[in-house]
Amino acid sequence: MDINEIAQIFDNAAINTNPVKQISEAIKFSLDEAYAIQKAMIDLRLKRGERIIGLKMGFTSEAKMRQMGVRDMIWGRLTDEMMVENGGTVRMEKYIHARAEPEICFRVSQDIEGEVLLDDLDQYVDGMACAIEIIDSRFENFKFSLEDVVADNCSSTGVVVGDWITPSREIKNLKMTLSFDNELKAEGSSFDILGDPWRSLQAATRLAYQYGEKIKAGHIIMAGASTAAIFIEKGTTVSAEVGGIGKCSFNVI
Ligand code: OOG
Ligand code: MG
Repeated sequence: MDINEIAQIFDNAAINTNPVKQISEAIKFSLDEAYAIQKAMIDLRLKRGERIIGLKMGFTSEAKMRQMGVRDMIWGRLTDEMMVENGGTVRMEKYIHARAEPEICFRVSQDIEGEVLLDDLDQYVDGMACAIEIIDSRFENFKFSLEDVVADNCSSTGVVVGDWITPSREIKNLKMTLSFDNELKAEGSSFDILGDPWRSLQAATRLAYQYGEKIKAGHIIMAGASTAAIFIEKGTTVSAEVGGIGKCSFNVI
């Protein structure tokens, strides 16, 4: 199997908004190979001038695992090209079949060199915010195995981040909602993210270290969705709210 060839298939699928069949149906590959494909795909983006801005965690909640039929936590890389301004606008044509999900985002204050213990994490974080992740799997019908989705950079496509607030350790039980034109589409609790979203950040430090990826000052870490993701629709305003943290939104045209 040629890792670079597969990376190119995903990159083309994203650029041409043309989904591909599950790679794992045609060739078997390991989780480590899947992360190598992800890295090769991100390298193509970095060669075009994009820059890593942080990481995202995926399948940190039961709701997400159930929706997508997988059982393990995953992580992907975020680049500056994925940032959507809070209150900004995206064009539906940019996507294959995008979905949105409500999340919590952490901002890293100093470089992280290894795995950080849960209790020490606040030394490395200077902000937290309500966020929306836009996911747009490069696979037909969002159908993938764990290895497939990891290779596809965990469906990462867009990130909207609300205003930063001072981090709090007590975010275990916050209401998280996703609405389209103020109509409620999904509702969950921050408790659904590993019992405490800080645990997701802890896992990010462990996995980044394990795979040799550096988490740097200024990076953002998305903790993963607490609810199932919902297909976005043209002509709507998509908003998320996390009780006690804030809100954010974007418009789809
Ligand atoms: C994979 C991405 C999972 C999350 O927050 O759990 C994820 C997908 O559902 O396509 O971003
Ligand atoms: Mg997500």
